[in-house]
Amino acid sequence: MSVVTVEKLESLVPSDSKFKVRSTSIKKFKKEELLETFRTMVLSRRLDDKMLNLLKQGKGFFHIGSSGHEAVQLAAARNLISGKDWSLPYYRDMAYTLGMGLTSRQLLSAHLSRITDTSRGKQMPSHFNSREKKIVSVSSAIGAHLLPGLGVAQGSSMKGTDEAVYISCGDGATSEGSFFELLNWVGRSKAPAIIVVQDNGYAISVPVKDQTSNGSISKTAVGFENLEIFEVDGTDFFNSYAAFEKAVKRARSGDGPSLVHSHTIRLLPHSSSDDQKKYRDAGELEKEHLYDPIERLAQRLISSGIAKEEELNDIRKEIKDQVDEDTRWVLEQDQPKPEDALTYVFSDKDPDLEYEKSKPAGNPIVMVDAINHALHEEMERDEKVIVFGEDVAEMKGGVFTATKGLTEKFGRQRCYNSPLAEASILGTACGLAIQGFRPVVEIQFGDYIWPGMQQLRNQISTLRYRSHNQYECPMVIRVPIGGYIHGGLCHSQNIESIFAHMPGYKIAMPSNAADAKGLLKTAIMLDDPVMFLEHKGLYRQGFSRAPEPDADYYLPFGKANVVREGSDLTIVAYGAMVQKAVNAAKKYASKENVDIEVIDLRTIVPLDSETIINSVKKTNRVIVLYEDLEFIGFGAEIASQIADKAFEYLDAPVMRVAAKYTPIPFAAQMENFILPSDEDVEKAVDRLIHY
Ligand SMILES: Cc1ncc(C[n+]2csc(CCOP(=O)(O)OP(=O)(O)O)c2C)c(N)n1
Ligand SMILES: [Mg+2]
Repeated sequence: MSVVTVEKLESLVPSDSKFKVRSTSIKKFKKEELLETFRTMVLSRRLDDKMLNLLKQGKGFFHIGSSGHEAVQLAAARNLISGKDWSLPYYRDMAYTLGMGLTSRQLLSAHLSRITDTSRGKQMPSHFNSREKKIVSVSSAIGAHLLPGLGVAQGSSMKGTDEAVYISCGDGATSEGSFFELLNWVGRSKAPAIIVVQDNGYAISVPVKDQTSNGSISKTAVGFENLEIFEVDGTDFFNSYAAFEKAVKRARSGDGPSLVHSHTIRLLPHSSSDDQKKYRDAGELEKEHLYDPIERLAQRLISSGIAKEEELNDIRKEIKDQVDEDTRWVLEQDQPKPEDALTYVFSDKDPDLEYEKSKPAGNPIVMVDAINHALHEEMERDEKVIVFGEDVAEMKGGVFTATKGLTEKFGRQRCYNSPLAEASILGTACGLAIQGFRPVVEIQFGDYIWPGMQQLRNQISTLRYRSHNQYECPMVIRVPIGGYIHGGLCHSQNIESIFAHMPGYKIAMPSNAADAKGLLKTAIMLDDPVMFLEHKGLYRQGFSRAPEPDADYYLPFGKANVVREGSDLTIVAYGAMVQKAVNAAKKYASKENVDIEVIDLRTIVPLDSETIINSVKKTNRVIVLYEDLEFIGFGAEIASQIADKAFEYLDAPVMRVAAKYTPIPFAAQMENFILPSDEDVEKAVDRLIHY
């Protein structure tokens, strides 16, 4: 390959950059350190080549390479401490993760989906994952790890450690909203984060100039509080090293975060599914090869008299043999069993709790106070429990007062306001959970959970599964939901069906104060993320008041409550609908001597199907009553299970009473018309008993 001598190469950093860094002198390094760095770069490159070969042979399915990014990645790894510092890398970080101690056998195991893969074949290759090395399992979703990275960094400083947190992404990823949410919060909290943008000029085919304001993320990032910016030539190990030296020092001494904007090259197409000749011309590709970071380092080593060409060639040969040998070894390893696909959607351990130790017998309280008391008690019990969200702190204590008094009692470290950004709330909670905290976050209204969807879907719910149980995300997401409060389209939504559809969440939806307290206390003890859905209309409702349970009262998830036994008809309900079921039961008991059984599910996931089916077998008639849209609502699942498992016992069709297929309108008469009413339930009961 034709390589221009290093000295003559123009830096990839624009000449007018205000964030340039003077390169670390080669003299600062021991020969062994430099050869080790060279060796790891060559290993990473060789793995790219090998994986592409395996793919051609039909043994692998996908590859996304690091070729061209090796110098900046190794410069970062050489400044961080494996097993101490945290890493939230992205898929192009192979050289980095090798530098932090992952082995070529592990990476090849991921490429070939063997049981020796740290995610046991659940993830695509290059979705790095290691608890031991504190490398947090990569999600494919661009930018989804940035806010969890912030949470991990906040956790490091909250614990009083001097850990640094590496958070990396490509240039395209900087257009994601989460990148700017990260910049907004990271400096305010002075989190020890090192944000590394590996700017290879392209996001698949889209060039930076079409992607980024100013054509430069470092120019754009100016103005964020406490953020130090470095702009480096990422193909030059010594220039990149200098930035990380400074950034790591800042992180360890509590001075705050850094942004390392590193100009790199992408020597391969975006992935094995891409052909870059379609959008890059031959001249451009040829020029990039001049900057090959491995050749640049080799030249420096030779020209400064540190190593001879033969020595470097010996290393290349050794690495080739090692990769061949490791490939043979990995090909001999077993593939995961089909049933392994079912493992670790949830934790396989239950918390050590004695459920329903006492009957609720304290002073009657309303539901929002029961929730508030549960938070007070659990924060007292475990100092790892922290609460944050919008307006939750200080004197306000949340727009519904569920968090009142928490900052006063436990301090600003444990109950604080977040920026008005749901992805930030959820993403940092994920990072804090990774750090061992037990975040209980509030999303102000269910209707505003959607900005956090990326976190919810691609980060939080799948963390345990995709890391094959190396990471977990125990957190509680408290969400006020539901209608009947004249809240219009965006203060009334029901959201349980959406999240029940995402493997990984446990979901509670209490109908009264005592259950809310018992379920919330359990939710905080669970090792999985919990959606805790609180009906706003029940917060201060008379019929939801209940005697307060004791501080040691925990209710199990997955166990429905038979609120009222009956023999003629079953109504399955949850949340605010339980009262409507009870109203109907009372009315028909006196009116027509019809004996209605009412089941309150308490939790949606896990679902107590057994109690439902047993009840239907007894009563032979069933109404599934839920507030959300009838069409593809959660009740549709229940109705279907009944049809599957109790068909022979039914004397009438399975009926659903639920909302009409519209958003929720504001005007009272329209809202009442589309949401389920007592009359709707009565009509259904009439139809079933006379069927
Ligand atoms: C949220 C999201 N949108 C789209 C994609 C598909 N996708 C995968 S990689 C990629 C380009 C990323 O480019 P960049 O951030 O510059 O990183 P690079 O691959 O160049 O290192 C895209 C669009 C994705 N994985 N996630
Ligand atoms: Mg890119």
